[in-house]
Amino acid sequence: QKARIGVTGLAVMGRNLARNLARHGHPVAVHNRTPTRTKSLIEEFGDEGTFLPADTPEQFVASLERPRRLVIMVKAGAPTDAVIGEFAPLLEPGDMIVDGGNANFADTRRRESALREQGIHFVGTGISGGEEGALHGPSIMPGGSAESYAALGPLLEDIAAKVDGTPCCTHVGPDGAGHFVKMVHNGIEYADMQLIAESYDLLRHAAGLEPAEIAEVFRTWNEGRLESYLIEITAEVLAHTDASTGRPFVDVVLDQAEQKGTGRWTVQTALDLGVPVGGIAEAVFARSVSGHAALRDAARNLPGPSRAGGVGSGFADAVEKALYASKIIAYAQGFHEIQAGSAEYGWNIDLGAMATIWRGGCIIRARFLDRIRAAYEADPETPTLLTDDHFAEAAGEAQDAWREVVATAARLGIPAPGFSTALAYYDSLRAPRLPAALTQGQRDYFGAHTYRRVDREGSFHTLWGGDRSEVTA
Ligand code: NBP
Repeated sequence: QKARIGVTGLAVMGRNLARNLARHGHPVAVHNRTPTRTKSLIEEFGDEGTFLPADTPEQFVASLERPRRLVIMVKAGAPTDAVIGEFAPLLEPGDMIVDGGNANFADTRRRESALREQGIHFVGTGISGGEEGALHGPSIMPGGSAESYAALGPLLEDIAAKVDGTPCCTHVGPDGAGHFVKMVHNGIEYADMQLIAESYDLLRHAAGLEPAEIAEVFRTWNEGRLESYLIEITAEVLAHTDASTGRPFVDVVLDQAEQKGTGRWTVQTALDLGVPVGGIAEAVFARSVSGHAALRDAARNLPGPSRAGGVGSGFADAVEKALYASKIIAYAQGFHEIQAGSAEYGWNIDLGAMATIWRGGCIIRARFLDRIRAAYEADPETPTLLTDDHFAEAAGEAQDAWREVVATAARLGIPAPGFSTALAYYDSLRAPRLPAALTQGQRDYFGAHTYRRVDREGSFHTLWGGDRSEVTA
């Protein structure tokens, strides 16, 4: 018997993806550099379906039906190149290599192009949902050729999460499109998490609530428009008590958040594309600030308010509104980045379809994404989600509360970079005039960078060092 698909790299993600395939009745070849992982998978879960274990790459490749479908689930970066280098020479034209790791989309573009020369389809695929998702149904974002999707799509859609019967998997677009979208997904995830963290901080210090009480607030929010996996787990984490000290778990965890790189890539890429993603950037920077222990120690005694108290009874509702409005901004920025990447690389990404496949399986899964799907359905070419009826109305309705929360944070000395930047972005977009006019004037003064006028076509320069008359540039 031959395997329909094979997975090499059997750490948490690969092992669970292979089990998911087997559980759906697809015979799956399994291989890992260190064979003990393969052995333990078969020993522990061999009865869940048909596994074809292989000790060597040659054995692995020989056990696959043609055209071969080979999934790589190893550490992103050099290990992925090493594994491709090992397997590509054993493959034939028409075969498919799926990279399910968190690769940088630029690496995926490079690999796709090199393997295309050999006639091999390289399918950079974003997979979200962590190890549980991999086992029970992740959100899957495959890039690569349309031809490869015809052969792989049905298998991937079969093991993906389903929402209302629709699989959380679709062909994103050519070459690096899948990994690009996964990258932005993770960037949005950073922003979502940061906004939740700021909400917690405000409720804790401004409103003086205890973690268990805040858990209840999040539970309530999870029954409304904020319903999402991240809000749900926030309540769980906040309600948890540390067994060894009896203190709230959140109080015994060192307050330094780590990161693996996809959030940073989202921001770096946005800078390259010229897309303002302040919400995502502030989330990345907030983790960065938290990790600078020496800097924080040195600055701990700087003067400022004590963070405590002085808010009214409706404060939790105000924070809910600020959170929802700021979340809209973060998603609008992330989708803007996908739109810009799609245009830059000619991917023709269907933005509504991305919202659709993020509704289930992935970390940012939420009721909210149905709204985004609907917004793009109503107007696929919209320059921003913010002008969609629902989102514009929600932002409008949140106004007073949103501003009150940002002002309260500033007044009490509680850092709220996510809320603040979201509001600043909102106000920047709606401003009839921006002070960018002054910036451009300064640029013309010191560097003769020229400016355009509101009342005439063309580029102009003022002779600042001379008689200050205006010349056409
Ligand atoms: P890891 O990222 O921890 O990678 C471990 C795997 O890579 C092992 O199978 C290891 O083989 C293999 N490997 C390495 Br390291 N170097 C290799 C090399 N030179 N040649 C062959 N194999 C090599 O595993 P993971 O946490 O399961 O994640 C897999 C991928 O999925 C990553 O790209 C990750 O970013 C992505 N991802 C992870 C999650 C998550 O929640 N963990 C979610 C979404 C995506 P060995 O056993 O022989 O050492």
